[in-house]
Amino acid sequence: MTSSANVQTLVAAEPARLPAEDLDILLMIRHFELALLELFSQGRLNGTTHTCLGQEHIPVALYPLLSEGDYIFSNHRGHGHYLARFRDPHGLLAEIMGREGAVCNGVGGSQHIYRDRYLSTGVQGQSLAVAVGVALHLKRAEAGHIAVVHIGDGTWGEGAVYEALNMAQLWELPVLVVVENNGMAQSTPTKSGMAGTIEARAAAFGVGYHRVETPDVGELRAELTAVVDQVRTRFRPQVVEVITQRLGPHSKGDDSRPAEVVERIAQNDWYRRYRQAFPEQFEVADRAQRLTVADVVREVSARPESRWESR
Ligand SMILES: Cc1ncc(C[n+]2csc(CCOP(=O)(O)OP(=O)(O)O)c2C)c(N)n1
Repeated sequence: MTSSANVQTLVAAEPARLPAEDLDILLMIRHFELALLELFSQGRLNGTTHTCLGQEHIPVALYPLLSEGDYIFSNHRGHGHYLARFRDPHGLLAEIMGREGAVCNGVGGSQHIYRDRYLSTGVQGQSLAVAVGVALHLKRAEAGHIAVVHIGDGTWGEGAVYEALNMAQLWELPVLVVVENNGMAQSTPTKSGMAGTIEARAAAFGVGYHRVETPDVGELRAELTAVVDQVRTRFRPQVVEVITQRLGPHSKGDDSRPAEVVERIAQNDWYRRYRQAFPEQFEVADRAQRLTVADVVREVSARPESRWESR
């Protein structure tokens, strides 16, 4: 069991009212992730999954700043990234369940998705190296487009991250690294596994660094706007460390954190706080997204298995 002193928890400010579009996608992601955990507990899903419960606001804040020509490199905790980019819960659930209509014919599953300029990988650190290669192409042939990479704090334990940052800075490539620092790497608190800081690591390569500590979509988007612009127009790679919290287990039932820590995180969760702050707007939107996701689960579960036809 992890000691509670080692696990980061956040104290959030009062939430600000969100436009319907942002609230809807936040809630879609939340209900999608809860539905997955429920499906697992009923034995209706195989393999594994990592939900982004508690971290939904990050892609919701960032993606309106991106264009279709920008690449997104997601990681093992990527359902929110996919849903915020494509608003396609049917395709994603079909992929995870191996049903017809799956984004990658059901061979990628929860962690390995490829669609247009969106790729996810379960291999920690892999995506940053690939993103640097893609960003080199973008700079040479499609200037004005960027490569965004989502990694966790624990992924700074991978050497490929450092090799990639080195080249990104040396070649002045349009790479934005979004570090979703939830204070945990599987069952190890970051404080027990990382010497020094992410800021100092970025500085070692001369890469720009920003730290943001807000669960508020509008505030986070405002902070990210100038950073994205720097990457896009000035070819300056940037690291943004978003301090966040993982509400759920690492995967399904594997939570090593003390119950009081998880409870503290739940008390601070945006979902609970938003419900309290804006009950009328929340209840209508929440019910709509809950029903939408329930329909998706019903509809996709009834589909035949996806067939992989090699070409
Ligand atoms: C190269 C590699 N090593 C180990 C793993 C197993 N693994 C999956 S997630 C994870 C922890 C990741 O922590 P972090 O980067 O902080 O992301 P988080 O899970 O907190 O979102 C580990 C060790 C992996 N997927 N890839």
